[in-house]
Amino acid sequence: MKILVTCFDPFGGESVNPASVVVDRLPGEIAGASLVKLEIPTVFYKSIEKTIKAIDEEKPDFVLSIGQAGGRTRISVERIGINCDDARIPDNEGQSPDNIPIDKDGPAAHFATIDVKAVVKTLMAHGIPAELSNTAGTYVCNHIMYGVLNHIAKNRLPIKAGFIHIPFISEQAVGKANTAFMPVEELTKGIELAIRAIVSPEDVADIEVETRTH
Ligand code: PCA
Repeated sequence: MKILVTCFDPFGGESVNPASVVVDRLPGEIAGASLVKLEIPTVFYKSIEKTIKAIDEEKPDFVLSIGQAGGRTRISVERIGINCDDARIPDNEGQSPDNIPIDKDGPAAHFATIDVKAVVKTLMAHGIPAELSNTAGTYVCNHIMYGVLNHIAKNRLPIKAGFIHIPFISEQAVGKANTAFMPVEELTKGIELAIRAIVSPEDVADIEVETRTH
């Protein structure tokens, strides 16, 4: 079994992206699945192209993309990617799409095909703050989530995919008052557990945790 794990480069004036820091710390194998790690640019379309190239070369069983959601208080497992680019700040190449479809012929949205509830339950059962999120936003993270799921659906590939947003890490919160963060060690443990649940969701099917918080 193989899982492609993507993360982004820093954006929006940050000097690190917690997703890259965490992915760097992950072992090469989790629960019998080998990890292929890939940093992609925080750039509309280029991020999808680079990920699709890796999918074609590596033929993974799963694709998990990870990105920073500054301000969120916990690990957010995304349920859905929508067919819309609407950037509040320019991407790393200065593009600011304004309410543009990602694929003009594509469906309005794609649900994650990983077992999102198994991931949230696993994290909560291990005492790691986590939530199921119903929006990945309309910036490059939603773009990659929709783009990867759309590519898999269009080409009927036997690959499950999903997206996880993570908060700032401690070092990013130093100069920001009243801003949520999680220690990198806890985030790394959380993503490792998430990958375990993604590659073998049957192992966590019987965990009794209420994931509906809203
Ligand atoms: N987070 C951004 C894009 C890159 C990243 O790490 C987002 O939430 O869209």
